[in-house]
Amino acid sequence: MAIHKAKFDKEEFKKAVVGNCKSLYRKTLDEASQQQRFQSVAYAVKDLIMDKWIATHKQYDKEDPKVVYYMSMEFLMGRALGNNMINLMQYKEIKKALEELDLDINEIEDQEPDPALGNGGLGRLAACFLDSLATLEYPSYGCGIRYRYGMFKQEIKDGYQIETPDDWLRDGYPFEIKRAEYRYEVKFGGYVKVVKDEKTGRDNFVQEDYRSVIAVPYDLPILGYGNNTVNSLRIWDAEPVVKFNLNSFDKGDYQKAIEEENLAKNLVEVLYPNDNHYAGKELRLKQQYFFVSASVQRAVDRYKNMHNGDVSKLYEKVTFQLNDTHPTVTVAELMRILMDENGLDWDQAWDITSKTVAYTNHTIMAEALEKWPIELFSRLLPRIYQIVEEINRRFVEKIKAKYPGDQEKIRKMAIIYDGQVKMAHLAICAGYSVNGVAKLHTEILKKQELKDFYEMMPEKFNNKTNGITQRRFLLHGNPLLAEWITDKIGDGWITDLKQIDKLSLYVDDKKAQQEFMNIKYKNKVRLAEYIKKYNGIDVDPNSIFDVQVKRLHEYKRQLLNILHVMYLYNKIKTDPTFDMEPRTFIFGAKAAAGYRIAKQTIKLINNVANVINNDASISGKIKVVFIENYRVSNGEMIFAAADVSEQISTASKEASGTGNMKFMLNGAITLGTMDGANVEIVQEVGEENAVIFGLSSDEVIKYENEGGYDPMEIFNEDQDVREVLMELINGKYSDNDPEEFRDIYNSLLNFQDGRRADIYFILKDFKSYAKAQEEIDKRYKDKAGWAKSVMLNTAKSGKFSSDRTIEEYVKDIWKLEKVHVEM
Ligand code: 26W
Repeated sequence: MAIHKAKFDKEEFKKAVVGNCKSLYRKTLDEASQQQRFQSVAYAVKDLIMDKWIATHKQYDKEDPKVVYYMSMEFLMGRALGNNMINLMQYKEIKKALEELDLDINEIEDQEPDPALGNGGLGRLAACFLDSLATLEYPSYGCGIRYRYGMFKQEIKDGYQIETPDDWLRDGYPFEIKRAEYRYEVKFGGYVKVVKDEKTGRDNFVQEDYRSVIAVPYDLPILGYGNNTVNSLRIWDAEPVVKFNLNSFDKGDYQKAIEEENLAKNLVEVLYPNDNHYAGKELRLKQQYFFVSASVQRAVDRYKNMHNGDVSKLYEKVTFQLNDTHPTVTVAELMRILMDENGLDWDQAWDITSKTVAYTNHTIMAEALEKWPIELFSRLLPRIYQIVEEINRRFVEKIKAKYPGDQEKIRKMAIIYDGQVKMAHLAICAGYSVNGVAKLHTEILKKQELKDFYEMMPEKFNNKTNGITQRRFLLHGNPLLAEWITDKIGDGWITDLKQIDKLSLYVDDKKAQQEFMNIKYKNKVRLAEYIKKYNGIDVDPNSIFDVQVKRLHEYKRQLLNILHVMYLYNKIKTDPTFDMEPRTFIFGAKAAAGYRIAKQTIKLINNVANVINNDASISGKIKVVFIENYRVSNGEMIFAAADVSEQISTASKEASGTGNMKFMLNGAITLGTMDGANVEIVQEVGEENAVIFGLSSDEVIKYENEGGYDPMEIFNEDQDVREVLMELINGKYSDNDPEEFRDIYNSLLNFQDGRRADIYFILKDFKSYAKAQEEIDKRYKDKAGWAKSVMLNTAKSGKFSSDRTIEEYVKDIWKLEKVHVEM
């Protein structure tokens, strides 16, 4: 790839910063607050972007390439300022300019709120994909929602998680631009009237008596690295109709106007903080239809403008990728627009739609499946429901034709069944591609979860193993290592991560090992300072940094980790001569606000931390830290500082994982189960450079099919496990309320709420996990062996760039061509 580096005029840039401060705040830089300085700098950086952004879209209009619309309820972007400076290839130049203005670049970057419009893996993947698409020069739009409040801010008070609103727009977000000219009306409720067209005899479907909102897009620039491509993330805000159209008042329909005002206000108010858990809230379906309808209307309009109003070949230039089932109403909305607004008949519309929509599955967790009650769905989206019914009717006919007399198939595959609309079934039936996000995950989809669909339409199924962007998670997040790598092998890895394999040449080189470990040490010092500042805990950068950061969920098994810490602590206490490398166990995780066991687990981790960190008798052999408010920005620092990457989900449950890749890239050893992309990580780096434990996914699935296993056997036989479990309910870690962790205890041992005990096989895997932890200790003692191993992790991470993932999507699913932007 030809890397393009624009000229940078330092004096001009400095002038812009000073000028921005003046015009935005009527202040000189020295009078301005840190936030105001950040804004002044951000606007100056935005200026450097604008010409490229304009040029990119001019080029797209001229070449009329095929475009992918990445439809996602979530985009977990993380901070933009640093990333934009990096992708402009002007980080160092800007840093210098700021120094001359007496500004510290780190402090300035630290002022930016993380745009946290996502929960976890699925949202962050979307953000990595946008970065790769722009860097690889593929025309694309991210389409999503401009939530007024993103993922909540987590505070830990007295060991408990407290959620506070994430007011990311409070000071204004400098990188967004409002595109008021692209507003669209989105209609909810009412009923559908059939009107016969006198001339054609055709039935026209008209929605009557509806409420509506106006969708107004805001665009965020997505910069390619080292090129002139600037794509857009388009997020939609909702405004009431009355603001620009007083019709309702004219008719005296005051009530309707107020309702629309409220609808608009509530619609985009907040991101649902549930990860992998479907709650069936009406407002969520409204959010889904809202951003989907606006995005599809815009995409079709844009296409029509470029093709003389003829929509018949839409699929040649447009593809919608559905990021899980959340945007699946895209299918029916596109059908509606093609039929009701463009006069196509069903078959024409279906032919286009089924060549235009593709679906990615991100989880097999049953509780994540979106199933909307018919009553709700049809009341909120009457016309859309009619269309889904007709899709279902035709699909059921097909099933009947293929499997005559087989009621079971219909029960399992119908889109509408049992009073519910099943969004995954709709996405699979209508989409031309269905993909999983790691090899193992796709195999499980084909053999288990979506078996019937796979048998009926095997050609749709394919795998796209996830990836991450090395620009954010190495170049920006770990500047010391990035520079060292570039020194050794050149900077080709930045846009071609496969090249990082050239580091393999250095893994036995003593000097290189020392340099690598020295960088790791410095990154650990950086994290230790952060922990001291925000947690008040002293941690030793010479200890092993053993890290588990991800959403809190039972299947991810943070509980297994902390139970093992409790077990280790007992071991040290009973045998003070017990020899182990000092270890710092670091956790970071948000729990969905209503997820009781998850919140209890956070409290448990904090209470265990409190007891252990204050026990002088173990002379600092173990420390436990819970990092508050884990998010993209502190994540970058955490990955850089980790020695051990905890990827310990119950096998078969983690579709892929992407944190695992970020740790690997930054030189950490995976301690994990054979789940998700861990399997492929081990394949790349070699078994001897990872530590694997626990049941395999086949074993887990086998137990599940047999109705589970009996944890009481382990409880009765294993004294160490029993001791740790008793400590959950004897007040050792909760002296003012011994019952505090009763639910956790019960979840492991007792059948309750119709749920078997220990469905995530924590006790079953415990011994194997403890042994794996001993293995980590043993390997760390061999300094050279460890250094070699972590270097190999970095060297073998080439496969896990999202650039590779995107190239696969492009080749197998999207069929895009690159558009090169000259300037
Ligand atoms: C309806 C509620 C809900 C919300 C979010 C259901 C499901 C989700 C997401 C699909 C959960 C999620 O983020 N899944 C994660 O996706 C990542 C990207 O593919 C994977 O790496 C993770 O393994 C998977 O858990």
